[in-house]
Amino acid sequence: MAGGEASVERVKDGATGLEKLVLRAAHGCSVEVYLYGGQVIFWENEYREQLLFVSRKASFKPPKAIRGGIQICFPQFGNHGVLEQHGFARNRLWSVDESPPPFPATASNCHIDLILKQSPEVLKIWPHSFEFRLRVALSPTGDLMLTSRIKNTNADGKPFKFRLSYHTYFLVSDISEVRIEGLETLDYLDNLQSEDRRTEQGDAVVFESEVDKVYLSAPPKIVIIDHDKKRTFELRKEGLPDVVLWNPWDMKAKTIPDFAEEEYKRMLCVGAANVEKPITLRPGEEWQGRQEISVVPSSYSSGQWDPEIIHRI
Ligand code: TA6
Repeated sequence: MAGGEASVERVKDGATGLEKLVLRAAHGCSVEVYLYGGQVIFWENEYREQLLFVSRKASFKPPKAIRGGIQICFPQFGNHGVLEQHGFARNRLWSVDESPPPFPATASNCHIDLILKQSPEVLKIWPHSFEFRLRVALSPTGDLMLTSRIKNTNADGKPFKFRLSYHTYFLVSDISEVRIEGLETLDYLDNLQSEDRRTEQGDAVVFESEVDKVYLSAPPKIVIIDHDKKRTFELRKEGLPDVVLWNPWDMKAKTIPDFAEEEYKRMLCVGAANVEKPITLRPGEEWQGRQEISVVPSSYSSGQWDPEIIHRI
């Protein structure tokens, strides 16, 4: 277990040829963020264990979005609207934000600021000027924090609406042994039932088949329990009411070219989002939203929670 200094390094990835930022926290946890898509691709704990799923068939060639890590879906979620599925931010080149506006103090001294702005090509498909600032930070204990600040810089007085999702591919040991707590009794939109609005009946969300849902007005904290790995991911969110949930299961997995058939067993997409209601920004206005993930050892077994975890929900 390292005890060194936190560091941030900009390198070209040998395998993909893409530029990335490598963040290392004092205790050995690390994160890799690609400028392509502003996408976190690797998040490792102090034991060098990978915490995020990346498909072994993922393409790292633009304009294909990289299948794994944390995709930034903006300004659209899904394929509602004129833009490509999940918007354009996940397959555009971001830059390092050399002069980010001051940031509220956080526990992290290990962070990088990225920025995405309109380009002539993007203006053709989405006629708005904007600044999307993304701070990726690692806390000293390895929590991964993504904070977005989106500003409308239109000079023509026009407002714009957007949806955002941190489409996070968690690496799990066995999907059928995973449960999510915190979504009970919530309403959700079921994308497998033409977005029918339904209510979660279960006392936890478990996985036995394809799931493609958007939970509405979810609480600020949910937990994803990987029973086999005795690992719990705690996801906290601010400014984003909804939570998206996706696992293609076996049949759909066969139809996804950049996804290997059996990989559905080892991944689960969960992410903070605003899907039901778009956010509107008038010129000069800025919005901020955030998703934080931490890993807590879990000793969930046979329906009994570790009291240590319960009080955190
Ligand atoms: O998270 C929900 C979803 O919209 C699913 O419907 C599924 O399409 C998934 O995202 C992956 O989308 P992608 O465009 O990355 O293949």
